[in-house]
Order: sequence, then structure tokens, then C-alpha cells
Amino acid sequence: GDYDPCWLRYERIEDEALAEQYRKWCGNLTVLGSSPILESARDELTAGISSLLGVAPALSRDLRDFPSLVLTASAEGRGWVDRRVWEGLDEEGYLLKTVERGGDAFLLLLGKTDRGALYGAFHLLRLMQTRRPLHSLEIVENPGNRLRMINHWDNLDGSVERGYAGKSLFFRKGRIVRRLDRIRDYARLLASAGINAISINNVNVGPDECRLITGSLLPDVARLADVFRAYGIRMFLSVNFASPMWIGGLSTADPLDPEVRRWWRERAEEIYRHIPDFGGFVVKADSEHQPGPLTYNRDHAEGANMLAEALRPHGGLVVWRCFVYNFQDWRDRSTDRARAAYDHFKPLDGRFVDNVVLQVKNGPMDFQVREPVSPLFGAMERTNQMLELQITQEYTGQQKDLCFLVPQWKEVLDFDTHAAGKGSTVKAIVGGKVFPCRHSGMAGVSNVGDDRNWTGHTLAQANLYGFGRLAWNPDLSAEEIAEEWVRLTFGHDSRVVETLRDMLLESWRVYELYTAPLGVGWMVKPGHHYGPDVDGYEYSYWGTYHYADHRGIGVDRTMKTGTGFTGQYFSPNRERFESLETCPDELLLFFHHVPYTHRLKSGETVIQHIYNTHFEGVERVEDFIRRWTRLKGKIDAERYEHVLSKLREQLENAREWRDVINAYFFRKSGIPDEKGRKIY
Ligand code: BDP
Repeated sequence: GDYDPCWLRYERIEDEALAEQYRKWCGNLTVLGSSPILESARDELTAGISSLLGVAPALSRDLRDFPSLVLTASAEGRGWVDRRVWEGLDEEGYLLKTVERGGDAFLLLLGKTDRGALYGAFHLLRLMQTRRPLHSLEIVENPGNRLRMINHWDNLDGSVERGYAGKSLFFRKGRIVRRLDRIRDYARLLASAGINAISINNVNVGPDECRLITGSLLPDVARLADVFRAYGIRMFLSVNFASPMWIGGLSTADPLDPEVRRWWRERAEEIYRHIPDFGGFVVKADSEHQPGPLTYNRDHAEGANMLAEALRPHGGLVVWRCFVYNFQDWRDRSTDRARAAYDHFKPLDGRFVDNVVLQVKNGPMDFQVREPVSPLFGAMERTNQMLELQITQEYTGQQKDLCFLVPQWKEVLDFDTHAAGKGSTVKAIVGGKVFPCRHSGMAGVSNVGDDRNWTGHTLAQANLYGFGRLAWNPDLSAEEIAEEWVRLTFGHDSRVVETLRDMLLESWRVYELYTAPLGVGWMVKPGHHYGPDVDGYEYSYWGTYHYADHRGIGVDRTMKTGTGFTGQYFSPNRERFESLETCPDELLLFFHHVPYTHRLKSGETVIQHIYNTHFEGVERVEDFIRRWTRLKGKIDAERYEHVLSKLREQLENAREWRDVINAYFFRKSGIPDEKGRKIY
């Protein structure tokens, strides 16, 4: 197609000696078994190998044809591996192994199921793309999370809520797109990164989108589901809790009403007639004007369980979001939005049936550049939980500014909740390793659209890739993922690899430097959320205040004098955040209201820290531009110029942030910059 292949470029390997070694393993591909997923794997191997090595593998279905590469999930394949290894493979796991056979050897690519084989095929191609040796392989892989999901916020009219990369890939003018070739390439990209579930429509479900679960659109949804299925990806839909009223002609959506229950059961039956392996529903209920069970004096468990019962006979899941809070008056300090999810859901632990999974945003507020980890993780030991991350950069530069989010996500995943003692990290909890749970995993809000490069900023492709890789293996480091992505996407020139890898790894911190300071968040323009607005939400009802005055800034969320939010954490996190002495600098203003002269652990005062970081943030973006320009000629002109223009845009943005934030705090505090720099 006329769009970017992203990390599946499969550029010809120039090193002839290496290509020759690879060809030895890729000359004859034998596929044992057949299914749409195995066909996808075979096609990917064929295309990838042809493109990387310049020769197509000979295809066969017969072992007597002297295979060099065997792709299978069959019993025959099992015969070549140790029983314990086979039993250690999860449903989606796989093995890449060199098998000696009568003085000869071949490469076995064995999945526990066809899906495993597909992931194995992508792994093999990645080894070649990153120039790794293929001899004496013995690689065993299992996914670290069962659910590895992408949530789209796409609307039927083709727009994308918080989308920064063009229009929806799926929808146009109230219908589902007819041409599916690009969807197929999207499925390839997702599967190659390990994604196995997708919800295609916005969590804010309008009347139009309700039609997705009716006969008028289900046949088209089913066509999309077919494409994704061939890549091991299950289709989910977001539903509106009031659908029985909006499209069912009922006068209520009360989850305990028998008519309402019947209506949902019938919907489920019809959906499964079209999509036999339908994944289930994603639900945003009683949140930001979306309807929900609370209207009927029912709680979230009653609401979620009702939908779960309708899906249960078919094997479907309810992904119920915990992004729930009450709108608040800024004059009323008795409530705190950060507390809301925990206050709503923690008391319901144990009440959700086992095909409900609660989806919890990484932080207690809303995808800010810096937030503490949500205290809900690990707090509901008898409830399925999954983590929600925002790949789309709503609050982190909107795919104009460079912001590689994997380092942030790593901090979230590695955070120790202490829910069941030391080592109860978020990744262990959502990986289902701390408390027994049937469903768990990770979801990411998509950052793609129909732009030629999929993500607006070409370098934002790394966030999509990184999300998938982390969902597959949360133990990968940010460095590994960054370098891998650069090699796949921009090749192996060492200057390119090092520069780009380092820029990615630094970029989140740089973005943080020039935006809202020390975890206070939210100093963004209301509505679209790009660029600074110092008092943007300060006197509104969204519950996102910073409380800056002439003496100080920050939100007191302590148990002693504040909202008591710190009390939602397990010890010792609770004490660590509660105390000014031990609260980490970068989260100081999230937890404490302090004077501008308060000294950070770094030794700087808060006000001097604000000035310094904002000057530094701009300088770091200038430095990005310098480093990037040194890559001229080493990267194709189109992508080189594109990234350069994005970086220049970012510099404008960073300057605006610096000047507005510094001026605001200078005027509030009256304290001049120690270094005498110009503050407007
Ligand atoms: C916020 C977005 C809003 C979403 C909401 C959500 O601003 O557009 O609908 O999250 O997650 O970050 O439901």
C-alpha cells in the first residue's frame, strides 16, 4: 500500500556473508497443518524472507522435502522437543529450535497452538532483521500477559477521540470501510508486536455507534473480525450501558430488570452468530456523562455482572473500566478525584463474576506526564484486573512532541504495590502472578489513524511497538525495546542507532522538564489538552486543581492534613508518600502543598527547580535538533525532513511552556531566578 511499513520493512540484508548464512535456514519452508493463522505465518515468512534475502523459500507440506525451516503446532512437531519444554508452553507460547536430523539440521518453529506459531514466525523474522545468529537456537517464549489489547477511540463518522494521526482506519461516514488491505497490514503490525485483542470503537459510545451491535452493522464488523482473527486478534466492541433504551425501545437500562437482561442476552446471541469468537464488551459506565448502573441505584458489580451473564455462554468477557469519578466543585475540598476509583471499586472486591475484568488506568487521575501508580492495583485480590495505558499522546505531546512512553510504562510495571508483601509489582499483579485470576493483562489506547505513517509523528510508531512488546514481556528494558525498534525501522548504522535510541529514551523526561512541574499535572489548555494554560482547569468542576497561590503550590493528599489519598496505598508506600521527607521529588506536588522555598532532595528550592527545568527542557529540545541534523544523509530524506519539522514544532511548544510556566510562577511567588535569566 501507499503507507509506511513501520517496523516490518524487511529491508534487503546487504552483508552477503550474513545473508548467505540465513539462506541456509530459509531455503525450504515446510508447513505442517493448516489454518488461517498458519497461513498468515507462512505468508509473513515468505514475504519477509524474500525481501530480506532476495530469494523466496520453496514451500512444502512434506517433511521428506528436506526442510530447512519447519512451521507447525502439530503433534509431529512435538516429537522433536523435550516433553517438559512442550508442557511449559502456554497456549500462545512457542519454541524456536535447531533440530539435528540425520547429519543435517533444520530450524523448528513450533507453537503450542497456531497462534504461538505465528508469534514464532515474527520472532524469527525479527532475529534476521536485527542481524542475530540463527544457528543452535533454543528460544522458548511465553507471553507475560494473557490479554494484550488495543483500545481504539474511533467513532463511526471517521473521527478519532484524542487521535493525532488522521482519521479512523475502520470507519467512514457512519459505515465500516470497504477496503480491508490496510486493516490487514494493521493486524500484521499488531500481531508482530504480540497484541491479541482489539476494541475498535470509542469508549464514549454515541447513538450511532450503538448500531455496531445490531444487524445493521454486525456483518461489516464480522468482516473486520475475520481479518484480525487470521492474526490471532480477537475483536471487542465498546458498548453504551443505556443501549436497551437507545436502540432497544425499552424504557429502562436497569441491570436488574428482566427485560433489560433478556435484551442483552439476545444481543449477545446475535453478535456471536456473526462473530463466533467475539471477545466481549468494553464499558465506560457512570463516567464523564456516560450512563451506567448508578442511575438505577445499582452498583458497578451489578451492572458488569449483568453484561457478563449475557456473554458467558459464548465465552465472552466484560472489560469494565474504573475511570469513574464525580465532578467536583473546586470550593469543596472534601473530595479528591485521585481517590475516586478506589473509593468506588475497592468495596466491591469479590462481587464481580469471573468473566469481568476491571481495567484500571495506570494513574489515579488521567494519563498525565507524571502520576503515582493507581492504588487500586493489588487492592482487589478477588477481582480480575488489567492495566490501561495511553499510547496516544493526549497529555504527552499529541504526536507533535517526541515522547517515547516505554520508560514511563516500565516505572508503572515495576512499581511495587506491596499488596501481598514485597515483590507485588504491578506487572506481577496484571500478569496474574500475585492473586489467582482468570483474566488479566494490559490494554493500550491506540495512537494510530489513516496517516501515511500511521501515527502522525513517525517516531511515535515506537510507542505502539513498545506497548505490544511490553505487554508480551514486561521484563524487557526500555533500552532493549528502543534499540530494537530503531534497528527494525531505521536500520543499523551505528550513529543512527545510538542517536535515535538515546533521543527516544530521554524524550519523556525532556517533555516533563518543560511542562507541568513535580507531578502537579493538568496545566494544559482545556478541551484539546495541548500547550500550557496555567489556570486551565483551576476553577472548573473536573477535579484537577493545583492550588497555586503566592505562597506555594500542590495538592495536599496526606492523611494527616489532606484528602487522605495516601491512605489508599499499602505500607510502606503509604508512609513514603505521606511524609515530605520521603516523598519522591518528582511526585512532590501530587501529594503535598508546599511553599515555593521548600527544598527538594536535589537541594534546589521548588521555585528554582521550576525555572531550571523549564530552561533545561528547551535546551534539550534544541539539542535533539542538533543531534538529529547530524543524521542527515543516513536516513531517507522523507523521514529525515518529517522528523526535523516535528522537532522544530516541538521547540516552539517547549518555548511556550517555558515562558508561560516560568512567568506564572514568578508572578505568583515574586521570587526571582537565582541565575538571573530572562523570565517574561
Ligand atoms: C480522557 C480523555 C477522554 C476520554 C477519557 C476516558 O480526555 O477523551 O474519553 O479519558 O478514558 O483522558 O474515558
